[in-house]
Amino acid sequence: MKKYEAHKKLYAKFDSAFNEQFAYFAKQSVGKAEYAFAQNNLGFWLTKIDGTTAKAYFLGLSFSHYYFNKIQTQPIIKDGELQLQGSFVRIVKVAGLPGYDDYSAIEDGKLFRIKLSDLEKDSVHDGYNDIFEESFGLNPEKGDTDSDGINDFNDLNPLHKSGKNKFTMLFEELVPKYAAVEGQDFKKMNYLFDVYGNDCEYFQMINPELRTFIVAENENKLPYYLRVTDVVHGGLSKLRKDPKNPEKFYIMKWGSSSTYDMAVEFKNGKWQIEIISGTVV
Ligand SMILES: [Ca+2]
Ligand SMILES: [Ca+2]
Ligand SMILES: [Ca+2]
Repeated sequence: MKKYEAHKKLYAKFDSAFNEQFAYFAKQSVGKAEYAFAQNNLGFWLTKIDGTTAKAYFLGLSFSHYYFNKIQTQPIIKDGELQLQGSFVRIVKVAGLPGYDDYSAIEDGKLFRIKLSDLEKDSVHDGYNDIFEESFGLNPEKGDTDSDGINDFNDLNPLHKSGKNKFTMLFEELVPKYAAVEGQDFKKMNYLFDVYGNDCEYFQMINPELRTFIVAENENKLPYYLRVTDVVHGGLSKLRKDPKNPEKFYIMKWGSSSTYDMAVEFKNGKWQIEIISGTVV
């Protein structure tokens, strides 16, 4: 517990500047600026606090291929570069045990170097670095990728224009709900996203509470980062119509450890959702 407290204290400034969106592994001051190497569900980041400005830069290096040492013995910022010690790895799926992936090192003891100027490049100054935008299918040359009038950095559904109809209501009920910890505001958590692969135009139109990327189901249409990195944690199937009742549909919801078949019916302006079968794997 002491170790945890000490770690929390060491990164308290970052936790507060970034609303507890990251786990941190190493930090360093360069002049007035402070840098910390960080990770969240999407991948690895370099976070930077300079005066009152806090920014996070996505590394675009998949945790499916790279492992970085939790303890960095050398400075992480040197000669205008981010330098990280780690290994090239391969994920070994453990058959029958989803979620229990193992890593096998292909090349150990590597030093990965990335120019800070490349990492920090944000062509249209919208708050997300170009590498992040390219990794998730945003347009690095445009501040508002989906042209809905909301800038990418403030858009909770940045790849699609949101709307409202009975099907978006259904999908908004079916996506996971998160409880904000006291003082947390999901809108201010600009680097934390859920990721779904879904081609249904109604699903794409949802107004999520937490930032959400709704990307193509077809692997070939995905940006490289999403093809090689397993960040999609669940999804929903297409709606199947009930042959008799036009207001009734069937849908399958899947996650990393379970699948559910559900019957959903729109009655008196509301969706009634019934789980008809489920398996926990
Ligand atoms: Ca940008
Ligand atoms: Ca937008
Ligand atoms: Ca949008």
